[in-house]
Amino acid sequence: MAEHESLEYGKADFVLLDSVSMEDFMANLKLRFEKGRIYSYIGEVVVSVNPYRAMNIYGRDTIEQYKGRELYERPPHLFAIADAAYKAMKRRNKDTCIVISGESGAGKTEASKYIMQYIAAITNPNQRAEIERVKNMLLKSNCVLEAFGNAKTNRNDNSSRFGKYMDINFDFKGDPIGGHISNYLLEKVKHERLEKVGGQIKSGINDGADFKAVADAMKVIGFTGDEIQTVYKILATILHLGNLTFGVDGDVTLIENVKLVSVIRELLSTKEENVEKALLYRTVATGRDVIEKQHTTQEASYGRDALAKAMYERLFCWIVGRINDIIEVKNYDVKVHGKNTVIGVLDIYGFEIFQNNSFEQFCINYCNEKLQQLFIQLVLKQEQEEYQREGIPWKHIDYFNNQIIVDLVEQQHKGIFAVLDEACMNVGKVTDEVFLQGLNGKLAKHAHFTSRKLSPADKSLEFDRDFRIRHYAGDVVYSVVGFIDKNKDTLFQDFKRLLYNSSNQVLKVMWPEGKLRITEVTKRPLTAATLFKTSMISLVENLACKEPYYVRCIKPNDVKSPLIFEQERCRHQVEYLGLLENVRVRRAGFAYRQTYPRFLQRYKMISKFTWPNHDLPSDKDAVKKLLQGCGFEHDVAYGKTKVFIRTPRTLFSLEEQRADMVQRIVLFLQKVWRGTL
Ligand code: AD9
Ligand code: MG
Repeated sequence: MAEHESLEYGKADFVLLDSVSMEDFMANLKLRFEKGRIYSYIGEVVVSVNPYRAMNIYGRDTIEQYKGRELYERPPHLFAIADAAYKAMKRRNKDTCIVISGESGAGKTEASKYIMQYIAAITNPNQRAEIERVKNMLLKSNCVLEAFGNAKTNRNDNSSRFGKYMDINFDFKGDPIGGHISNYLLEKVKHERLEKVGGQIKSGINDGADFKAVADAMKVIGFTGDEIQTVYKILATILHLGNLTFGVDGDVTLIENVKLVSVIRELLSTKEENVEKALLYRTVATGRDVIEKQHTTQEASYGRDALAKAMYERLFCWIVGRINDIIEVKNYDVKVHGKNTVIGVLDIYGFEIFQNNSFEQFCINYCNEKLQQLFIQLVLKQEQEEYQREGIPWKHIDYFNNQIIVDLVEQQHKGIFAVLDEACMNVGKVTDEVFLQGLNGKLAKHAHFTSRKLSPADKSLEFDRDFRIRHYAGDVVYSVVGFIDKNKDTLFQDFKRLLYNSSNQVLKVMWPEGKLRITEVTKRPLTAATLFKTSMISLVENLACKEPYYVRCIKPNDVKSPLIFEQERCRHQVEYLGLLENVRVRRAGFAYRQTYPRFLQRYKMISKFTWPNHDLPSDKDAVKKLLQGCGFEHDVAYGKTKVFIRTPRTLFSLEEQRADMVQRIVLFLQKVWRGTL
C-alpha cells in the first residue's frame, strides 16, 4: 500500500473518513500534523497546516515525483494541485487559477511561492534562454514585492500588507512567457506592529543579506541604476519626514528642525523653499483668486504624515508597474508563441482580528468574505454542474452562505462602504462619529451588525467609537476612528505639485496629477473604499471565469510553534472555512469520478472481461462489466463520460485488487523471464 494510504498517517483525503463529524475531522487533521503530514485533501482541495519548521518536501526529487502525475497517485501536496492546474491548462487549453486562503500567518504566501517554484521547475524542458529569463523574473519579483509590501505584525513576522494576484502566461508548448501582477490595497500605516524600529533584533533575520538580495533582485528584474537610486531616496525621505516637527512663533507655523528640509530637498531634487512651502502652506482657490493659507501645526503634521504614506504607496504601485512593464507579454511574443493561456495565483492578506481594528482590517476582512463567497459558489456550483452535465441526480447540502455579509459591506446605498462614502461627501464637519451614526441609522436591523447605540447593554463596545461585524470567520469589533480620513485618502495638491516638479525624472512620473494647476483640480477623487470594492469585484469576476483550484491554509497555534496543535483554534478555522460542508458535499455526491478510458487504464487487470483488452462496444460498457463483476453495481453511477463511485471503500477495494493483480503479474513475468514456468 502506498504511504498516503496507510492508516498510520491518518486519511490523506477527508472524504475517506468513516463518518464526517467535527471530532473525526479534527482527529485526522491533528494526527496528520503530528506525523508531519501537513497536507491533506478534500477531493481536489488542498488543506494545509502551517508546520512552522523547515520541511524537506520541496526539493527537486519531490518535484519529480509529482510531475505529470494524477492527484491520488502521490501523497497530498501543493505540487499536486499545481500540477493539476498546469495539466488542465495545457491539456484542455483552460485558464486556471489557484486561490490560497486562510487567516493571517496560515502559510498562504509560502504556499504561493512553492507553487510558483514548482511551475518554474517543470516547464521549459528545452532550456530556451528567453523562457528561463522570464521564469527568473517571475520568481525574483516576489522578493522585491515582499520587501516593500510585507511587514511584521503580531500575527505574522512576514505578513503581506497588500493583496497579490499574479497571472502567469504560457505559450502553446506550456512554457511561461510572461506574467502580470495586480496588487490590492496596501496597508500604509503601522498597525499593532511589535516595534521593530527601535533596533530590536530578531534571531534568524539578517538585514544586510536581505537588503542585498532585494538590491540584486531589482537589478536582475531590470530596474535601472537611476530607478534604484530613486527608490532609496524616497525611502530616505519618508524616514526623514518622520523626524520632522512643527512649532509656532506668534501666529506663524514653522519647521523646528530646518536642517532636515535641505536633506529632503536634496533627496527629492527640488528647491528648498518649495519643500518648506508645501509643508507649511496650502494653496486654495476661492473663485478666481488663488491664495496661500498657512497650516496650523496640527494640519502641518497631518500633511507630513499623509505625504509620507502617499509617497510609500506610490512607490509600491510604481514598483509593481515597472515589474509588469518588464514581465508582461508583448504583442511580439503573442505573434511568436501563438495563443497563450494563463494560470493565476492569488495570495492575499488573510482574515485578521487585532486588539484595535481599523479601516484596513475592515477591507481585508471584506476581501476574505468575497473569496469565501467565491469558494462557496464555485465548489458547490462546479460539483452541481458536473452532475448535471453527466446526467446524474443531485441533492442539495446546507451550508452557511455569507452573501449576507458581503451585501452588508458592499451593497449600494445601504452597505457600509456606501454609508462611509456618503459621510465623506458631507459638507461641513465630517467626523468618524457622523459615519457611525449613519451606520446605526441604516443598519440597525442587520443581523450581522451591532453597535452600543443599538445594544446598550453590550459593554464590550465603546459607545461612539465601535461597531461589530459578525464575519463568517468570527466577530470583529472595528473602531471608526480614522475611517473618514483613510477613505478620503487625500493629499494636498501642493505636495503633488512639489513631487511632479522634481528634476528627478523617475520621481516625477510617479506624480502625474501634480501637473494640474490649482484652478484645474475640481474632480473629487474616488474614495479608497470605492476603489477597493471595485477592484475586489473585478478580481472575483476574473477568478470566476477560470477553472479554480483551492488551497485552504490553517494556522495551528498563535506562538509559531511546530509542535503545538491548538485544538480549539484549529476547529474554529475548519468551521469557518466550511471544510466539513466541503467534505459533505463531496461525499453526498460521489467521492471519486474518472473518465471511462482512464478508469480502464488503471483497473482493467482485475477483470477477465477487460484484461488485457475488451471487446465490448464502448469503454463505458467495459467499465460496467468490470464493476458488475466485482459486485459494486450498487455503489456507482454511470455518467455520460465518467464513472462515479460513491463510497471510498469501493475505490480502496479496487485499488487493493489492482495491487494484488499487479503483484501476481510481476511474479508471473519474473518466472517467464527466468524460464522457470
Ligand atoms: V498573512 O495573511 O500575509 O499575514 P500568510 O501569508 O498566510 O499570512 P505566511 O505564508 O507568511 O503566512 O507564513 C507565515 C510563516 O509561517 C512563514 O514566514 C514561515 O515561517 C511559516 N510557514 C508557512 N508555511 C510554511 C511551510 N510550508 N514550511 C515551513 C512555513 N514554514
Ligand atoms: Mg502572506
